[in-house]
Amino acid sequence: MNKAYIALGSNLQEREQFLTEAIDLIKGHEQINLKNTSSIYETEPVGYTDQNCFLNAVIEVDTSLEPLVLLDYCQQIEEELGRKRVIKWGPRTIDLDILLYNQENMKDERLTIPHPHMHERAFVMVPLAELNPGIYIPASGERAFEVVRAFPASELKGIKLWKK
Ligand code: PH2
Ligand code: MG
Ligand code: MG
Repeated sequence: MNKAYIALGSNLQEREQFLTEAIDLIKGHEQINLKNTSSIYETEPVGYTDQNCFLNAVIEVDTSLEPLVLLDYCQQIEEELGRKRVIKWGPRTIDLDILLYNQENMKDERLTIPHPHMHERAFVMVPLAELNPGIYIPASGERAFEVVRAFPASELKGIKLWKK
């Protein structure tokens, strides 16, 4: 069995419902076992800033799926929930990003694990540190709670607890 962490984000329409539906579809897969779900956070948009606030969360799963098959399933969920790829980093009904898969490193055209920017993004690191503060983040050389502690206050201010 493999352990993976997946980040979820939505900033269009019924944001919370998209997160819930995505989590239900994850749960519905025979070869994925949902172990834990972080709180939901409302977060200011990063990158392309002229868009709505996001709801973000992170889930922990056990799975017998290989990384690229897990990615296929995440993309299938994105499609099912009506995601349209219009602008890079732009508005989306649902985004599912694989963050970590065991402590493995892989670099493929379609997928880089660990997610190469995860340690720079408070909207990913805050919910991840809630689930597993001690988990080691390879690209930063630190544990999740240390990465969060090092974010400037101005960045953490953009991350608000939405719902436990
Ligand atoms: N996702 C992006 C770009 N910017 N900002 C926030 N707050 N949350 C996101 O999930 C997010 C973002 C691209 O995937
Ligand atoms: Mg993303
Ligand atoms: Mg994505």
